[in-house]
Amino acid sequence: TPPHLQTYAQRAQKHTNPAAKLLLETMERKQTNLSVSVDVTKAQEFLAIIDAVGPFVCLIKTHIDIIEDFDNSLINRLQELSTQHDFLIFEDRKFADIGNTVALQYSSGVYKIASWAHITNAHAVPGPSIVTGLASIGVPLQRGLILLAEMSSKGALTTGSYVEDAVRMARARRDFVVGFIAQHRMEGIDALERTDVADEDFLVLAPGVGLDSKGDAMGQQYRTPEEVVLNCGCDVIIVGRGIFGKSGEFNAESVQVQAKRYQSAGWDAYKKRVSL
Ligand code: S5P
Repeated sequence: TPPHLQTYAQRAQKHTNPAAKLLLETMERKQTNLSVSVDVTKAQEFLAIIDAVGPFVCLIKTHIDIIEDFDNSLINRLQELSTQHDFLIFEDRKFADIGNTVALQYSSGVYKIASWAHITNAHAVPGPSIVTGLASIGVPLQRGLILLAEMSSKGALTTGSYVEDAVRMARARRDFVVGFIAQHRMEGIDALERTDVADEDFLVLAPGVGLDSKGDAMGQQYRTPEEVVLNCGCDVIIVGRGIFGKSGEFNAESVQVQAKRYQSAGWDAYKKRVSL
């Protein structure tokens, strides 16, 4: 049975990467495949949104470098919320440099991402050396890496052989690469006829998810949770503005209503997919 037709619980049992295992267990325990992308610029609003959506998500996605009033106490608070509400943290850093540079960017600087983010992501464009560099920091800390195989924006260059090569790069480092940012489960991820990949299980995380809008004015494109999870075989839906609205306009009640709405849409689509 290919991974997307198995339950998250079945997949959690077999997964060998600690971060992916924890994520799949969390999804099953909380019955949610929702990740909220908290793209706001003030620490207080950032934490308020996370506190509000915490009960409904498996994963909080951050862009830590857009926070204007960042300091280390923010990371402590984020980690407390992660424990309190039982979710993992995904820093959407989109690394894209040579191995040596990304190892420094991942471990050091102001943010020290590797010390708090269970999962981060990278573009495949530099080739396998980017994975080698990030793995030198992330593997000892039991982290997981997501490769950007396909982007959601209009006119993205992530097509054809680029996508296939991203899958090859992931296969070469299955101890660390746990999945893809993509728009669908790609042909060949589940190539079960090949015995060397029969036990592989890549998670597909899909951004560009919205129930009320088809896109924004800057090329973002949205599909519904049902299209993404049921029709396209993705495992986690990533939702930003569909849940929190506009940066600077936090309203706890409406954020929770939307989070619950996306949680049930995502979970219903998953149940249909695995015939539960
Ligand atoms: O292809 C992509 C990859 C990512 S990680 N398209 C995306 O939109 N993202 C991120 O997902 C993007 O950086 C943003 O943080 C989030 C989508 O936000 P929304 O408000 O459009 O739902």
